[in-house]
Amino acid sequence: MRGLLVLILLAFSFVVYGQIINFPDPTFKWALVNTKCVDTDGDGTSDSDADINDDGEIDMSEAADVASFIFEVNNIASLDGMNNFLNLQNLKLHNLPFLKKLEFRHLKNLVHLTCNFTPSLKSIKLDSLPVFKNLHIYDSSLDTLLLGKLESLDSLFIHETKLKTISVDSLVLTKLTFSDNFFLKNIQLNNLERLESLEIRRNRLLEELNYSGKENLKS
Ligand SMILES: [Ca+2]
Ligand SMILES: [Ca+2]
Repeated sequence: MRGLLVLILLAFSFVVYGQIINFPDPTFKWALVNTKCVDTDGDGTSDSDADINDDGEIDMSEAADVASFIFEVNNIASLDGMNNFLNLQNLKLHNLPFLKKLEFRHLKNLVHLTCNFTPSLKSIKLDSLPVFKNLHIYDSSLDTLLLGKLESLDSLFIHETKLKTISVDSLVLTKLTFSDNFFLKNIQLNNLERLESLEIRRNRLLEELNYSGKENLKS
């Protein structure tokens, strides 16, 4: 009986690993299959596509091989399907004018997310990312930022968004920057016992800032 169970489990894991991932946005899939978007040696430049066996599809085993993605100057509108890249550590998005939202959860290895020049990006929702440390947003239309269970969040950089309120509640955060968010009226920073650096600049409409945490910050 136990042998049969092992066989069934082995067969199931083979099926899971051979499974082809569905990407609703054909531009995203095209980028994964045909463009250099994977940084295989971690030097900050992309050097390979994600379709290792060149069958025009991305399966779960190919997804498991990716640690770093860089997407630059691309018409991708949706990154739906990204939650299948379970070993992804770094994701850098640069100049994606049509990207509208990001929703990542249960990416247990994701550490860094950078979004530079994503002018249509309105919503970012991050939840249950146990080792996620660093969120960097520069120039977007962001008006919704939901930070769920991010127990390791260390650094937040938010520049030129349309956020009206920001609420951050994290015991481990050490660095926070909010600059040039021209719609920002309200900032709530709670339980920031380890915060070392807080930079709040040129948020012209800012009316309310509540902070609880360590005194004598660098700024
Ligand atoms: Ca590289
Ligand atoms: Ca493939």
